[in-house]
Amino acid sequence: MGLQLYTNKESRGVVVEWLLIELGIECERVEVEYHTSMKSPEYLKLNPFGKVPVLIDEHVVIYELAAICAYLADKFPEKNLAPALGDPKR
Ligand SMILES: N[C@@H](CCC(=O)N[C@@H](CS)C(=O)NCC(=O)O)C(=O)O
Repeated sequence: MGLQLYTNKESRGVVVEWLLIELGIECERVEVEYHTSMKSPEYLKLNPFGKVPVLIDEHVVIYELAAICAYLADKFPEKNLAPALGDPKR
């Protein structure tokens, strides 16, 4: 199973979509609606704040835009989007 992005087209989730394009990475996109599916019990298990975006990578669930961007940059170091872990520039 690959990456899954829970997002809404009118949200900051578009930043993750842009980053995925920059990385050239395939990701299943799951549209979540404000006020309804975003607040469902199933979705609140992914993000207890009931917000988008959420990225799922196998058993890893990440919410918070900055955390998702950092995670993706670290997952694909060959794309050089962030200094390596341990690099003082980081
Ligand atoms: N600090 C969070 C904020 C996420 C957030 O506020 N997302 C908005 C869309 S841009 C949202 O899902 N709002 C739904 C709500 O508050 O009910 C992040 O950076 O990911």
